[in-house]
Amino acid sequence: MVNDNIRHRTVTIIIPTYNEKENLPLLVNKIFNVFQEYGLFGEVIVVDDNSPDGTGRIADELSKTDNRIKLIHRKGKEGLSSAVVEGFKHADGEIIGVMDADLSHPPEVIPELVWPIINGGSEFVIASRYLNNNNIENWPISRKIISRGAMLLARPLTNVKDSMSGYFFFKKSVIDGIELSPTGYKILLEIIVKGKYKNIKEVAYSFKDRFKGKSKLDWKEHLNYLLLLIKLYMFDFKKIFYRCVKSVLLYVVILNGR
Ligand SMILES: Nc1nc2c(ncn2[C@@H]2O[C@H](COP(=O)(O)OP(=O)(O)OP(=O)(O)O)[C@@H](O)[C@H]2O)c(=O)[nH]1
Ligand SMILES: [Mg+2]
Repeated sequence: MVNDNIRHRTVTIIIPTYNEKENLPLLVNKIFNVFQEYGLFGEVIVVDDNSPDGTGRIADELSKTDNRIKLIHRKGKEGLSSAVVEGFKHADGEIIGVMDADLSHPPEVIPELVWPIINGGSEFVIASRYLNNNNIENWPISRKIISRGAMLLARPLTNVKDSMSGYFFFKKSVIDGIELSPTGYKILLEIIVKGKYKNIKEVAYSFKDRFKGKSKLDWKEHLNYLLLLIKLYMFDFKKIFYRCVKSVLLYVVILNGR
């Protein structure tokens, strides 16, 4: 439930774009309508990788008419996760969100994602396609299998049901001081593994197929995902290893003290 306390909070929504000229203006408009309806304050940061279809130019024009839109232009296609991390560096909001530009992520869900962070229920809220049943419209069976398989591989790292989601919000403190080394598409998984938070909440929503344009997901991104998994498994193993060494040292000190 969303109530009046949602007002006067500052939210930054990061939107990575590559060839999204038909989707971006619609999405930004819908986001600001939601902001207005729920009394949210904030900004949108578009991170464009010099899209050949001119998305960057369209974003420039949008930002001239609304100073809540910030733009980051990068020289060329450097990847979704690194675009999102670039956006984090420029975020002024106390709450940060990430959304795809293609209208697969319905902006109407934003209040439900922001509200638990505001009321202290959770510092990290993920819009989940897999919370109840399968909430994905129009995906071919092959894509569903790949998505489920990717999630299974991440299971030892997290219990989150939709750790592959591209739609999530968190308190800025979750990423304060942590080093993200983004590889590929799955920035959420890296934040889940490395971030600072007590609990994660998942909110069910219905994922829609992209509104216009083509997917940028290709075989290279699947390879990047495997590389990311290796890195994150190593990251966690290191933590476990250091924990064991600390416990052994503590034990030795206690024994010597007797
Ligand atoms: N800046 C930047 N944005 C990217 C890049 N690759 C993808 N994106 C954006 O990231 C978001 C997700 O990419 P999509 O192509 O929609 O990937 P997907 O949602 O897995 O696949 P479809 O929805 O089927 O197209 C979209 O807003 C893209 O425009 C990139 O290299 N750089
Ligand atoms: Mg998409």
